[in-house]
Amino acid sequence: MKESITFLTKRIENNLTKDVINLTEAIQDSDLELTVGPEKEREITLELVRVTEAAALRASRWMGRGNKERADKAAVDAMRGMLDYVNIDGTVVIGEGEKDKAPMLYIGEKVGNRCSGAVKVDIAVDPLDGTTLTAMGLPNAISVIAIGDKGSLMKVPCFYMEKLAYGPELKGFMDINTSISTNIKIAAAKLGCEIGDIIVIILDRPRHKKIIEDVRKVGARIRLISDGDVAGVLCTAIEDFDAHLYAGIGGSPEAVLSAAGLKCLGGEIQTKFWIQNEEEKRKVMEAGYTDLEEVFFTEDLAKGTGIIFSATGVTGGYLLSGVKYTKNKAITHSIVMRARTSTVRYVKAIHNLEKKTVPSRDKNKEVGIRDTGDIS
Ligand code: VTB
Repeated sequence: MKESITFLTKRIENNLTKDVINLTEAIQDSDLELTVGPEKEREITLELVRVTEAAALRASRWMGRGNKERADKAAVDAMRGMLDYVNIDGTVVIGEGEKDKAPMLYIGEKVGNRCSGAVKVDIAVDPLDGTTLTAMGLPNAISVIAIGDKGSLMKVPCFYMEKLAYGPELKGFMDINTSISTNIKIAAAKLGCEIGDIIVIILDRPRHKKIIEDVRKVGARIRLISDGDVAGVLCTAIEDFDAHLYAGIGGSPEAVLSAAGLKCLGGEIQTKFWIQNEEEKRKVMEAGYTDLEEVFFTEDLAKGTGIIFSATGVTGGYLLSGVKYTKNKAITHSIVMRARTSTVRYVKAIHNLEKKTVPSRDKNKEVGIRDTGDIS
């Protein structure tokens, strides 16, 4: 009893601290329009496909060319440029990332056409999740964006998070604080299959040695991925794909993006901070998180119903086919979804290379898709 009261008091204290921080931010930005609303969401949703398509098209020209920086730069440049056309007043809250030390689409950058009447939104981006995958021509690189009402996307104050993700049928039954073998056994029982049928997606990293061993020991199967955990996480909630759980430590920005996508798909992610050093610990505490063991669910990472998500395949993989070129066309495959309605759209687009251009923010003009030499 005493323990429960202490636990509850701690949770209330934590939430109060976070509320104060959120409220302070809201007061500082007091002319906020608080929700995007269904009408504008519909409009923005299809615009977002064009944003990830542009990034994927430009990044795809760098596939297998051994230069991940150029691939990423092309994606960022196209995404920034295409966002200029979208009728939003956006603030990047999950940016290209401190972890990869990227200079553009940084946290706090304002994006969108920002015309009067443009709705204020928060934006999470990963113009190219899988820069190395693209540079090496390996599967699963995608371009990703998520948009939500102000304050809806969690600003995670550390680089990495521990993650456990799964599809709708396992919602409410998994526990990140329990061993992977127990989770697998429960998953098999809930899904009505054998343990040997279960597939866990895990990033191939030395830090995952133990979890990989544990999955193998219990008799389940594994898909190791070298990068691109947004696609990996989302696959667990896609009906026609053979993966049931995602487990392990990956990037925090990717966790928020995954949560936005899973929210639309009805799946779930549980996360915890994975703190590397004292400096990160300090940042986390300063951001108001006093319980370092706190578990954040989908709803904590991507709050409310005003979440929109779009991703386009770059190299082709589990989630989406990659960009394909013919004589004068480029074909892209995207997934675009809204949390409010849970509509999941797969958009196949055929781009006429003789007519179509995509924006370059660097050059401040439209460039041809095949023009890979367009940015230095
Ligand atoms: C993952 C993956 C990314 O970072 O989040 C991974 O989805 C985790 O970080 O594509 P480490 O590579 O440091 O393990 C990426 O690989 C790239 O940011």
